[in-house]
Amino acid sequence: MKGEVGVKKRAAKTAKSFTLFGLLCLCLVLGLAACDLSFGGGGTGLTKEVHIYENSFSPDRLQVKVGTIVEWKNLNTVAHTVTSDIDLFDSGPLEYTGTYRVSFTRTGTYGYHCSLHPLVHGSIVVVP
Ligand SMILES: [Cu+2]
Repeated sequence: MKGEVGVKKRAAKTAKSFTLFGLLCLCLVLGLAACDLSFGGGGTGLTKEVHIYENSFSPDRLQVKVGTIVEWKNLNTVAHTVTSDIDLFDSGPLEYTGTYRVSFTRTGTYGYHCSLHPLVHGSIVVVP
């Protein structure tokens, strides 16, 4: 009897772990969802990071080559968004350590801001 109780306990623990694992996967999938400004053409496979820190994007102006994936990471405990000035992409609220990616496959200057703090803005300059 004692043994049976032990087995049941273990089974319950495993089920709990699976639930946690499922939640983690869901967060990961949501967190890694990338917006693709793709209009054909291959990528460089490069990823450049922009940090959101102390109410600013750092660097606030980033030049990248066509095909680069830019990943924003919020290092503020306050939520921020990465929102295109002309509605090309929008991360929605990013919590602390939340990330958002956009693949830039077309040259141009892409201005963006935080929709929660409109004074916080930056730009990505995509060159050939
Ligand atoms: Cu903000």
